[in-house]
Amino acid sequence: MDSKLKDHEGPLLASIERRLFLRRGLSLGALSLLAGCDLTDNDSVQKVLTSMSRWNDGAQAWLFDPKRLAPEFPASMITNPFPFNAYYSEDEIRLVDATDYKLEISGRVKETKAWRLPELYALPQVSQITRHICVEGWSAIGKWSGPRFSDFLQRVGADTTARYIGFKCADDYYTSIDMATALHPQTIMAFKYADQVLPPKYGFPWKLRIPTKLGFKNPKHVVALFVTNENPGGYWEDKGYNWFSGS
Ligand SMILES: Nc1nc2c(c(=O)[nH]1)N[C@H]1C(S)=C(S)[C@@H](COP(=O)(O)O)O[C@H]1N2
Ligand SMILES: [Mo]
Repeated sequence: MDSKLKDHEGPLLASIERRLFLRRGLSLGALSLLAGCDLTDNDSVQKVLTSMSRWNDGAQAWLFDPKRLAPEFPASMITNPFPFNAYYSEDEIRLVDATDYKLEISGRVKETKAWRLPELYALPQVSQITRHICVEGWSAIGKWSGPRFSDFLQRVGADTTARYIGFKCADDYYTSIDMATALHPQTIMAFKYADQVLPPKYGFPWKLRIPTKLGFKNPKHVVALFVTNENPGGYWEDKGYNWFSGS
């Protein structure tokens, strides 16, 4: 079955399988039997992958412990220089204008007023030194600072019983996360990298920093967010990357 997986799906599914097997005695092999499919052609492989990927989102959310913290590191372990990554190269980095910037809020929230940067900067901030892990096979440790996303959600009167938060970015990137991750204490609106205003390459004016999720679930240059019960998908998620992609 592995030989038919796309490059990026192999290791990810393998690690999910390992986790499910260790914790719940399940395996992808058992799942394909349950799905009643002999996986002899690409079409059926694709169908099972799609259904497993959906099943895994639910299973992973169920396994996710909202109180378990991602490891934090001493300043001496920070990766220098911290890598840049996006679906385009460094010479195409989006430049967001600070004075024009507005963060749009919509969906299941009481206050849909847009936020300007000075208002956002006035929120109480926390810092973290955590590891960013990219599915492309690299990881790096960095320091980010900004308000807890849960504080912000509370201020805008978000319906925290809703299932998802969707994000739209200045560069056409988009992604979405589950509510438990949105409310996790280490999920922050990062306005700073290494104690300086977040530079354009790392997502000015802010990125959602989520150390419990893979890099592609950490949207940079966020310009709009919405609270919803419909899964909004994402740029890589819609191309087949596992939606939950977290621990
Ligand atoms: N807006 C936007 N956010 C994005 C991306 C992107 O292309 N555009 N790429 C994602 C991926 S795959 C990674 S690994 C990280 C890279 O963040 P960095 O440049 O701070 O290392 O941003 C994520 N968020
Ligand atoms: Mo990534």
